[in-house]
Amino acid sequence: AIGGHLGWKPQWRSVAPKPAYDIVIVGGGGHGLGTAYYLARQHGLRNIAVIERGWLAGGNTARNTTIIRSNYLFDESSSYYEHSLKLWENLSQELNYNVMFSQRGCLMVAHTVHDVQSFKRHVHANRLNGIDNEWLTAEEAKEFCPPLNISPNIRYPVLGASLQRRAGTARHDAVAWGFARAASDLGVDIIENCEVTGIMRAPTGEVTGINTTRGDIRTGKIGVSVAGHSSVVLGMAGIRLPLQSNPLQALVSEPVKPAFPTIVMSNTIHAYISQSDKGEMVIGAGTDSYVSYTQRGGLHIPAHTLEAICELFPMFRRLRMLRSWGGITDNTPDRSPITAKTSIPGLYVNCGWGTGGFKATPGAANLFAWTIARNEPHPINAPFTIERFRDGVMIDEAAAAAVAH
Ligand code: FAD
Ligand code: PYC
Repeated sequence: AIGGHLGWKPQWRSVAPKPAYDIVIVGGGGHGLGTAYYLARQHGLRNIAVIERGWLAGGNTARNTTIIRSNYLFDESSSYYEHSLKLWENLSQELNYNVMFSQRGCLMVAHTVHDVQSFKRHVHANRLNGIDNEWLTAEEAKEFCPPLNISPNIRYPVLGASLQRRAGTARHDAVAWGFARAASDLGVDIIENCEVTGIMRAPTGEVTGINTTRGDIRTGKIGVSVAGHSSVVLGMAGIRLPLQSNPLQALVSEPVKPAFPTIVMSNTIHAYISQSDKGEMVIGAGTDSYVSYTQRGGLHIPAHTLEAICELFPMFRRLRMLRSWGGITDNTPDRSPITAKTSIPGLYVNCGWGTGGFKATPGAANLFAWTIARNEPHPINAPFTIERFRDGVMIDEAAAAAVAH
């Protein structure tokens, strides 16, 4: 079979780094690649490099459970995530690349009176902002997702659920590859196997370039989009970010025929599940509680999650798990991201997406590109600064993050 695949055209140009660029994006995940694409496509900038220390999109872009939704509580967040969701709705056409965006809906299951009150608050807030979200009784939730066990006799009975019908999943690799191909076609250099090891600055403070394992590169603008390693890279410029890096684990089952029509999330019992187009059940857990940069975690976390999944969906009890992995998430105290200028002229950061940034890939990339190109934030990302933690204007989305931290 491999012989038959010879002669395939590479989807992006593989280049050696040039000595200088107008803009360097650090991190070749979906966010970094998307940022380079929008800088070129919407802002007409061309002399751009994306620097990736490993292989393209081998970080959290490759490791996430691909849940996409915009049902966050506060106006600031829902407008950011909704901006992203609207971009997802046209992304395959925009990139001429099938990102397999499947709007199959997302049920967030309530098991306690507190869950019910909190989810209803989200439904009302979203609807006031023109974002679809609705409340379902337990029976209506079962009608929407027949495998759901709504017996009153289970440990955490289902009391109802919120449903965002426009939510869905996408093919993670395709998103990165689509952005990479489109950016490369617009002249962006994508440089893999090149680790950024330092940030160079002038005596007057502004950035002048980066040190990398493949030599120094001069530039006046650096956009950092490195997810779990944001503290490490910003630390190279002496900036301390309000972030903790924790592993988050996921796992997939053996593939089965289409059996599961939607996405179900339950924060109370620490589990979420959907079925991939390959047929695998894609399952995720809460974060491991210790800080770490190893892309794996403790076995007790997926074990606990699988107990919850088997109780909520008894038909999966005999399903065998195929593989599990972890990714490093960059968590802020208010579980909202930072997409902003830093205190250093020419240095910009997009981070703090923690357990929930895949859904934001096109939106964050689009707004980060705006921020870098114009040296000022777009009104949508203006509240998502580093200074909000100093000034006490947090955007507390711990409940909407819907993953136990
Ligand atoms: P990445 O894809 O991690 O890209 C950052 C890149 O920076 C990496 O490729 C890395 O190698 C590179 N890098 C780091 N340091 C350097 C350096 N010094 N020099 C050069 N390059 C460097 N979000 C959702 O919305 N829905 C979900 O269902 C969901 N599920 C998740 C499940 C798991 C198990 C995990 C781990 C995360 C999940 N997330 C989810 C979160 C989501 O994956 C991330 O927020 C998002 O993918 C981040 O994208 P990114 O492009 O910023 O990061
Ligand atoms: O942000 O929707 C989310 C999510 C689901 C699983 C991990 N993160």
